[in-house]
Amino acid sequence: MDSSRPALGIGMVGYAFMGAAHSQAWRNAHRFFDLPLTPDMRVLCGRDEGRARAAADRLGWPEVETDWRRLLERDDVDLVDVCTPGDTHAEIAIAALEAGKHVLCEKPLANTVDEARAMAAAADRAARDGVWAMVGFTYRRVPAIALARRLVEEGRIGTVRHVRAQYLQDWLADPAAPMSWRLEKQRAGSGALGDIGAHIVDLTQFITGDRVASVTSRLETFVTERPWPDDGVGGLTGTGAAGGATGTVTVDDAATFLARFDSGAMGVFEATRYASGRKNAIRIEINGTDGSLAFDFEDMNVLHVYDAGAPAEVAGFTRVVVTEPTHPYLAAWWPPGHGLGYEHGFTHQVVDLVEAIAAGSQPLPSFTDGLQVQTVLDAVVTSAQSGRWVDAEVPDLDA
Ligand code: SOE
Repeated sequence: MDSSRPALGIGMVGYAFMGAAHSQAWRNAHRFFDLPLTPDMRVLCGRDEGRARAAADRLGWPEVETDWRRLLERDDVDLVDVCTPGDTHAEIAIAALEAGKHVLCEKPLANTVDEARAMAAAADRAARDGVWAMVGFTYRRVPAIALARRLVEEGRIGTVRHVRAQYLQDWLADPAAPMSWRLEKQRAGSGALGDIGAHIVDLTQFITGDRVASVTSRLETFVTERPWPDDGVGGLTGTGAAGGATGTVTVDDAATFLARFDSGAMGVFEATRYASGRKNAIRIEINGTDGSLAFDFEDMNVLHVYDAGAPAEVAGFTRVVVTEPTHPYLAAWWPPGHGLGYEHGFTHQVVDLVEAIAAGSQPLPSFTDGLQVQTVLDAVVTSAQSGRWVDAEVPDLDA
């Protein structure tokens, strides 16, 4: 730890996939970026002491608590990082903010609009005392995505007409793939829609600076019964226990929706865990009056840029390799040309969060931004039920 900068004490709740991704970010951010505050990983919280202890040893946390409320009582914890399933986000985040702790909360912000609204209201109150909350839509911090936003902001592709976004995974394509909390509505809120569809709603709004105003959608559940794995937890890999207990899938496996943005731009969205062969393909293409941008996370250090003003004989999509020091976040890393990976988005998220806290400014995306995405997800669900176009509510915390 750099002792020349004040410490920011971190307490984290949860230690599975996201807990591991966040831990590496807390460990590394200040080793590569010149941060105004030095994150100090103080305590990891998990209900099962043995498992939490093992995770803490592996991930670099010196202490363990088994009740998240203990984190709020500790003076050495300045920020609570919520890496638990969605059904606990609201309770932990609101209590932490009320206890004067900054909060980083995994996405989607909550399981329902009501929970998300309560969280955004709590964040709003806390902000008046300089206590900040941020939701972890981490892909905003992939350098090629941040570059795409910069190019749209600079007017490089003109007025946006079309937004095409897919988030394709295949970890459920096998009907024998195991059950997990991600497939239970009560714990996860929704399926592919909230888990990965939320990312592409956030990303397309982030890149375009626009808002999804209305949607018409379909949701589908292809496999309704799956085997629980031996550990009873389940993740994105492995198989269920042969002859063991099965669980009922109560969420969507796939979501497709058309959208109209505030500006009048048209959007086409697809989120699925059944796209065989597509592992983590976040594909976004934006067409504007003066050019286009295209991105695929499976080639995450690249942004394809089309300039409609280029002479016809040389016009075409340029494959921009986003590894230069002038690109967002890159100067802190490796010599030019050396790429980054999945985990760097989480590191950049910590960098932006710590800088905002030190500056006394709202880190983005805020809980109100998280609530706004939640209203879009809610509109998608309502539309799938009614078969009609549904407007997404504009968040109003005073309502
Ligand atoms: C599972 O689909 C998942 O882990 C998401 O929950 C994450 O947000 C995404 O980064 C990778 O896939």
